[in-house]
Amino acid sequence: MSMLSFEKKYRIKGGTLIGGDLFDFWAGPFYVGFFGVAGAFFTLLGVAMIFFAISQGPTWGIWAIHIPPPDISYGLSLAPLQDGGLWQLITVCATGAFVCWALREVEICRKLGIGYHVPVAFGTAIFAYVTLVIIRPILMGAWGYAFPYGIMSHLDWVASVGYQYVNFHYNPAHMIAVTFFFTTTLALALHGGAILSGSNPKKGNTVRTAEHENSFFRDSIGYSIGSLGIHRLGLFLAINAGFWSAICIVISGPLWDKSWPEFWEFWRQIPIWS
Ligand code: 07D
Ligand code: 07D
Ligand code: U10
Repeated sequence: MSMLSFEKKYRIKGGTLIGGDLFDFWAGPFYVGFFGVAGAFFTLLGVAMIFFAISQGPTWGIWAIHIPPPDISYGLSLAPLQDGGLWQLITVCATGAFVCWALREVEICRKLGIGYHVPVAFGTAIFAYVTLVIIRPILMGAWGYAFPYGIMSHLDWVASVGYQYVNFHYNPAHMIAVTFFFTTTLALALHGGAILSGSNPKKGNTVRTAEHENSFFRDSIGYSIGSLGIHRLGLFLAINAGFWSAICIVISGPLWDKSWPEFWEFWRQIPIWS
């Protein structure tokens, strides 16, 4: 554990966002902090409510768990616990826990004196989740438009919402998001491959430098983005994947309530084609 001497130097008080020294300590490998405790509170409460909801339902079968949001008829009001109210409380806890986790990441960054790139990236995932369960339901006027909490049942929701718009693949923001997801894995595969090929040589061979990595891409595609650049690109691609996902679902309903294939009619109607 050679990291430990380094960690000792940086494990000092300060850099917190709120609360001063309150909970400004470590428990084993984990930094605790105000947001660690607040996050633990939301997590424990949220998980307890998931278990309570399951205990009221027909099954403990892990795949069949289904905690749905309130019926559309409840609109944006609070529903009775058994009628979607538990889903509402779980959503509050989940959002609280995710936001606390991001803020705890921010405090760790501040302690280390590094940038906020990681919490910003996680923020995009939170944004996608909040778009699904809060922003879009509010724009559409009912919590019932959010997805249910259940391993298989949330897949049913994705399929059923997809088919409500006939063919979700025609959603232009979905296209952009999917392309960013695919490009992210391409970039990670190229980068992981390039690093391993140079810095983890066969026995007897020497470790190669960044210049070898640059040369590989210059020789093969005529340009190398460089060793810092590939990490900037990776972050950019991944953040955009999450961001355009949020966009693709928030425009489905609030902005466009017809089928997505119909959206492209505008293209066929451009006079230039006729
Ligand atoms: C590998 C990091 C580890 C995280 C893991 C997830 C729980 C849930 C809760 C039983 C990459 C831990 C899971 C804590 C248990 C209860 C009540 C991250 C890694 C291993 N989904 N989804 C999965 C979530 C949505 C979709 C798997 C969460 C949207 C499709 C897992 C959310 C839409 C498929 C899961 C969420 C959607 C999945 C693997 C929140 C659009 C699959 C996830 C909070 C985004 C795949 C059975 C994974 C699968 C899958 C969790 C939201 C679509 C159960 C927590 C509504 C199409 N989702 N999902 O590896 O096998 O992520 O499903 O927003 O095919 Mg999902
Ligand atoms: C929401 C997860 C947030 C997670 C958080 C953290 C814990 C802690 C603890 C492990 C956003 C959770 C952490 C719980 C765990 C421990 C210790 C991530 C979220 C905050 N689609 N589609 C997408 C593709 C089709 C449809 C996004 C592909 C069909 C709908 C992505 C295909 C129809 C929605 C995507 C395809 C359809 C989507 C998902 C192919 C169905 C959405 C990624 C090849 C018939 C969703 C914001 C995402 C969306 C979404 C990809 C097909 C419908 C771009 C590749 C045609 C209704 N689809 N899709 O959003 O945009 O991640 O959500 O066919 O709502 Mg799609
Ligand atoms: C990267 C990299 C790089 C590296 C890397 C990595 C990216 C440059 C140098 C990292 C990558 C990897 C390691 C690869 C693998 C990773 C993935 C595939 C991503 C997915 C990851 C997972 C699936 C693992 C998930 C695990 C998690 C999230 C940890 C779980 C831990 C907890 C839940 C504890 C969290 C701690 C908290 C909240 C604060 C401290 C709390 C505790 C210690 C618990 C005790 C609680 C308290 C002390 C507080 C008291 C609580 C109170 C008062 C509340 C009470 C409330 C009640 C209701 C009772 O680029 O190269 O290498 O490695």
